[in-house]
Amino acid sequence: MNFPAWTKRATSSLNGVWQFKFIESRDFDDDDIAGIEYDDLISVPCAFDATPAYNGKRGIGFYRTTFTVDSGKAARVLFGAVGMYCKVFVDGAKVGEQYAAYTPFQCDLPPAVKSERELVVMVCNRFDYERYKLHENYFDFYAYGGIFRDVELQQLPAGPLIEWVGVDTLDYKTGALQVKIKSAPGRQTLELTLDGGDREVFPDCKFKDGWLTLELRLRNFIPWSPKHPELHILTVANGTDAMTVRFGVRQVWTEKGRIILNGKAVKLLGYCRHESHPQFGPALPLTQIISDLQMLRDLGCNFVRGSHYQQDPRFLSLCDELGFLVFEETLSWQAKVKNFADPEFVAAQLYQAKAMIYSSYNNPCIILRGFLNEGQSDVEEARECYMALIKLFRELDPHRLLTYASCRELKDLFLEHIDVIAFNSYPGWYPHNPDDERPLGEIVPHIHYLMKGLKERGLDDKPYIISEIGAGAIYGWRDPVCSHWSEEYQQEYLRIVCQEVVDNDDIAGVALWQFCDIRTYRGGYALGRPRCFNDKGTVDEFRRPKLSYNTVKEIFRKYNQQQGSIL
Ligand code: ADA
Repeated sequence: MNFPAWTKRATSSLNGVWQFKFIESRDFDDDDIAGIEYDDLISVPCAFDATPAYNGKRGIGFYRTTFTVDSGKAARVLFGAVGMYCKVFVDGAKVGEQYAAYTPFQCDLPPAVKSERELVVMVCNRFDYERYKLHENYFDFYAYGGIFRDVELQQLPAGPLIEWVGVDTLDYKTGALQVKIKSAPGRQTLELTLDGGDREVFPDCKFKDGWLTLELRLRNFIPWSPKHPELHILTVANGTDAMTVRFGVRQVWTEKGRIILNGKAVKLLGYCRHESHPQFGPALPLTQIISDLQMLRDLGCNFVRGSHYQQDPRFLSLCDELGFLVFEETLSWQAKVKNFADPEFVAAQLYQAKAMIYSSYNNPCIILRGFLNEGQSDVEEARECYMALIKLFRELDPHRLLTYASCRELKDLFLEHIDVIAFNSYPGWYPHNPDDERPLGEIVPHIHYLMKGLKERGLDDKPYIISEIGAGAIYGWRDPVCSHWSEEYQQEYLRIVCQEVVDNDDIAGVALWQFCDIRTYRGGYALGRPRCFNDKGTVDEFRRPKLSYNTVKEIFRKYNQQQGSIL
């Protein structure tokens, strides 16, 4: 079963083969879809511009399929993610639109007499800042187009729907839980069932503005941790509808510069990972997601930073099951004053943050939430946007740690407001002194300089993680003089970084940049990106290990052994 699940709704997957038409020059404002002549087939999900026929093209892809709903019944179509932005039409009428590439959304369909319905999705992958604020063409990862993630159809029961259920651990020792439920305003009798057994009835519950909070206690459990990733399920039913979610019992907090999971300090050892593959773009097949996690486990990692957008729910589910700790963040890359001054940009950031929080609320693997990767956080103009996001995360997801990956290091203005300091730094790669032919000596002093600066600023009570650090290496490029871009240089680089991280008790973790090589921009921005790839992967884009693989593995695994494995 996939989670969440609505067991009283007739649900079917709309994944599969759809009709397709690509039109390069079509105006996105033109909603006249009746005359589209579909001349191709495409699979859903996929990134159309990662397929040979449409590789690298930018324009509009029209997707068409049909489905059936019982006559007179309301229905809902749930989209996992569509990039870069889209409009959705049912029987020729627009029922929704979305301008956030990695954010799930749903379209409600009013009941109709006819049962066979037509669904058309108009998907645009053209950069257009006026229309779409979240992805600009200088971002260091390719902006793909397509229906990237699953599409599901639900026939809705008549009566109040259970729209959302969120489970928080109040006490990981006793199993005390808080359950937040969203449904229709008014009074309802609810039945809550834990792990398919223990049932409790809550009569006459009042949903204030559609929201209700209840308390429950789980009796037989082991707290969720990387070593014991034990999961539980909760079903909330109200007679007409029922929603089942999966969760783990765990608490995370910080203490004296450490990240504490269920009372024990944990050091995060892992990678930043893009959902990316040359053949699939961001629409990875399950096999690929699993094999990435197998490699990360083989490398001795307990941590993944899902850079730089909301993650595929299948990936998060697997992390829950395998016991990975995750840093999940919203889509953004080096936002600037121009963006912060734009109310539509800020609104788009808040919109996707809210959606991310609700959709992965019950994944115990996520211990860190983030936003605005490498935003211009050293200028006052950024304050309003940063503070609005911080407020939103604090209100909606207070049981997780809050951070953002900053490249402004000690000049950053907002570090006081978050729980974990996360710096992206590349000493020894983007060298401070270009005259130095082998600037590996810069790495450790720079890390120490940052930590000293944090102490001087009174921030050393907050855990410090290195949220990015790394060096480019072109797969197969071996060089006896260990130059930049060689596998040897990356190997030495990561050896120094990993050794420092495991030896230094005051570093709470590292997310090495990055797990695999990824396709990035084309054109002029790519001059520092040989092959138009970001080559800092420890494995290449086809997951072939570079020399650094075994080096990282040796250091991480040795640390895990010394610690008696993870937790
Ligand atoms: C940044 C950014 C990454 C990547 C990296 C690099 O820190 O957050 O997305 O671009 O730099 O490779 O330089």
